[in-house]
Amino acid sequence: MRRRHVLTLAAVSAVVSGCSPDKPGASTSTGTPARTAGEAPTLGPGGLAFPKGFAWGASTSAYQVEGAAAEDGRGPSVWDTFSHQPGRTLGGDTGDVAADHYHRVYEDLDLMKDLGLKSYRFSISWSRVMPQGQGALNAKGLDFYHRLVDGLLTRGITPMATLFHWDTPQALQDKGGWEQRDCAQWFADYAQQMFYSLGDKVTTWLTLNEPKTVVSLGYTTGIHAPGKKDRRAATVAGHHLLLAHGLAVKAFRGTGRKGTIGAALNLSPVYPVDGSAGAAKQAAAVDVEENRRWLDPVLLGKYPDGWLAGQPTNAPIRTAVRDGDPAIIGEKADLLAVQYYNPVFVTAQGGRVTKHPTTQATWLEIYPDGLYDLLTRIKRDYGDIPLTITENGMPTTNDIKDDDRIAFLRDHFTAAHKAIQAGVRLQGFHVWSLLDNFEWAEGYSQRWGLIRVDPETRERRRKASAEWYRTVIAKNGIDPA
Ligand code: IFM
Repeated sequence: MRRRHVLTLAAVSAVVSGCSPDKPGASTSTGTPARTAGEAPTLGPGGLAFPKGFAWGASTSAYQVEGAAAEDGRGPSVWDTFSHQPGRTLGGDTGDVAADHYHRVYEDLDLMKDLGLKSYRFSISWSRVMPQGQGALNAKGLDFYHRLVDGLLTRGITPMATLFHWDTPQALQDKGGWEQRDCAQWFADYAQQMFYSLGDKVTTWLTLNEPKTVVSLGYTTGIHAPGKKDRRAATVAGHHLLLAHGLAVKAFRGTGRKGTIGAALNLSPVYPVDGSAGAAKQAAAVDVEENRRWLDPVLLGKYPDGWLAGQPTNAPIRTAVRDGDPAIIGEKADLLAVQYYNPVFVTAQGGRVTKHPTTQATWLEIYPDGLYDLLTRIKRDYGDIPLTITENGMPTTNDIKDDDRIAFLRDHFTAAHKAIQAGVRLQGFHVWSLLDNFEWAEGYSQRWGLIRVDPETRERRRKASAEWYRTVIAKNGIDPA
């Protein structure tokens, strides 16, 4: 049974409306009790202190928040195409407007500053900066990211840019997308342009977000863009995504830009549901698909033993993986971005069962200990690479008074703290998500934000979790519940 937390919500969420000019210090009203400058709040007895400089952050992605889908020369992505097809998303929702972040960027920057964020992880819309996916850059699109990054730096927030969060330019999808080997090079060329364009200000780069999700939902079940249901194509697309990661890391080194780069992988600790040998064997097989198939190439430069040989004899993946590819994928990264939501429990028959409470997103089984297990396992099996958590959070139907999200975050921060105590080099924790946003096939029905975004007016309003998170950041730690 999960521990329930009693919460004292001191601050009442404030409504924040309108755009503020980008003047440092022109923050919107907060409702925060004033503190004397320089006075650091302290943790109470039994509190958990995080290391100095710990990068408390929040995450978003371009298609989920930006909107302005057809403005300033942006080209369409597969998600524009897909979400406009009848029946693809709940209620026919699209990202046309999303959280309108494109137009409200300064308001959002002020909200981030007010939270005290140390780091903000966003993604660049490939087709906004390069409408055809290749060739000419769109200056107006690029300007948006300059405004965003400048606004972050002005506010003392470190930008962390993801180069691909699922929004493949439609022009490239028309040429075969990730099923084409060329797509890996197209991505690396785009990445190189971003390193040259923004790399004097952005020093932390993430190549791909959750390639596993692209493969499983975009190419296997087809419930995400581009909506394919083809296992053979899915495996090939997965390889080309990984190749794209490796080529982008190489391109980064080639530019001579200073900074760090790595991939953002969604990983799930896998457990046998009981002590039987059958369950242990099945769990090991599931672990390969959930974790090792992504971690081994990126961190060890090889697919797990037997993974390729275990593919059907005539499967196209067998020829898609060429000599030298694993070494390219394994190009030394500087960090690994970990996205943790749920564990997987496996039966002796290879089935999956849920053992803990879930959330509105029924796949999200709440198991904070899984985060500890995952982080310590990465250190044990892959070495001491710096880690940062780039996604963790939950949706809830509780609107402003989202006490369940606070309990969720508290438990996961506690697990992260335990991992740090165990020697894991965890450098930051980015909550998913800063804003309520477009949750892909679920449209706007699931609200994952610390900040409420009104579905009609897009007015922002801080939730209780935002107020709570601000205190965590200010104290660089968590007080006991
Ligand atoms: O909203 C998504 C995000 O785009 C990728 N990781 C999981 C989140 C919640 O489903």
